Amino acid sequence: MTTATAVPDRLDTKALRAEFPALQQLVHGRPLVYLDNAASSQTPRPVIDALLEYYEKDRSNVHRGVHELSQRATDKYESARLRVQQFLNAAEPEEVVWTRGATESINLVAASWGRTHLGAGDDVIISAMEHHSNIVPWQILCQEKGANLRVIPMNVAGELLVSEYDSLLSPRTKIVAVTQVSNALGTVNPVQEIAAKAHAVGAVCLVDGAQAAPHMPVDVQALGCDFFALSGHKMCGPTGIGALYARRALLEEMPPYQSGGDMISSVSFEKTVYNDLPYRFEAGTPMIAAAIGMGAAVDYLNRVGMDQIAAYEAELLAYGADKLGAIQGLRPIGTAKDKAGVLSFEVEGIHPADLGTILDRQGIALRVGHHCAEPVMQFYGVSATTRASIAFYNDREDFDALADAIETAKEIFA
Ligand code: C6P
Repeated sequence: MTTATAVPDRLDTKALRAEFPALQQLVHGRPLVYLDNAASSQTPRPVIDALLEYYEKDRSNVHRGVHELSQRATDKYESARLRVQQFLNAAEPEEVVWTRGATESINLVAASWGRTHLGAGDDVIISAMEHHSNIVPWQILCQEKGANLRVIPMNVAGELLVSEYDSLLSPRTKIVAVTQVSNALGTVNPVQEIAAKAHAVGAVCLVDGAQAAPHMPVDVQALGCDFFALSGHKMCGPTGIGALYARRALLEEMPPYQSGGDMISSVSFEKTVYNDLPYRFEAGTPMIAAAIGMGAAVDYLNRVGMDQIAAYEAELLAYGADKLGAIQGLRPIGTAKDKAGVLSFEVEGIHPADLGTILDRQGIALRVGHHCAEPVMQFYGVSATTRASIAFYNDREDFDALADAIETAKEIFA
């Protein structure tokens, strides 16, 4: 991370913020400082409008009706998929499967691809900084199949030890599943290199992009990954929607994950013929409104510009790291050279739960706890951290307010 003395106003954050109704409120009588974007970002007006329009005008089911409303809903639902395809630079829309979020995307791969490709004695490689959603599905799969879960270790800065990864790889490796950006530390991992090395031993690579997609341009073809998981609610979209990118060749040979409804082409009591891609993996009535809202969210992010977001946030994060780093007794947790979105820390003498409560009383929303990444906490020997996580609508004043509020908390606990 570079040290910034000033964050250039390449983004008009004041104007952007005005488009997010939830950011306009007072919390405990103070203007809201929202620094919990890694848990869930806020929703801009165009996304809310897209949801309203569906409910007020187009509300009906998709792929089922010949009537006007169903046609409109289906067009919007599929057009949202196209926008996600373009956002990720996937080769075709059939490679984008709607899910409820990154967790469901990873479970889909573990249950469908994993169950058919993994056998006793095979290896699944994950990393030391995974979210529980990219640990537990593989643990369950390995237990079921008699396979081994291997873990790429990290150093104290929170950077993966790529040379250790090299020594874990072998012809037994079937899948490597790693996060692009750690939700607990903010580390940006070299996933392009990790994917290439996985391929060199004949394995496939899943990238958990939940914390990457909101902060930087993503090009799944350039990354060379086989699967990419993301969550809509972390990128200005509605809750309950996400996507799985999967290479067509892999999807073609994967068995259904769930069954019924939209994943069917024809059914008799003797035989069921599955639908084409990607519907084969979208059983039942999907999250129609949320998918349409997700399309609007992608449009919104494109309008702001992912390159601009990445550049602006890099400098804002450096400002925040300097600001918090100047507080006596504050220990940053996760000091990787390449970081995005997240600053985790602990403050001497104050439990994160107490700190979070005091900050909340001052209108500052952030997350305290293990961040669903308990192995990361175990590595650092802490039960919890305090985590400030940014979006493009945050600015320097947010970190100034956070630093002042931490000083107030220190006085209370002095
Ligand atoms: N992390 C956080 O506060 P879902 O819940 O399916 O949308 O996303 C799961 C997930 C998967 N991978 C990573 C790297 C994540 O950060 C998350 C969600 C939130 O850090 C909620 S626990």
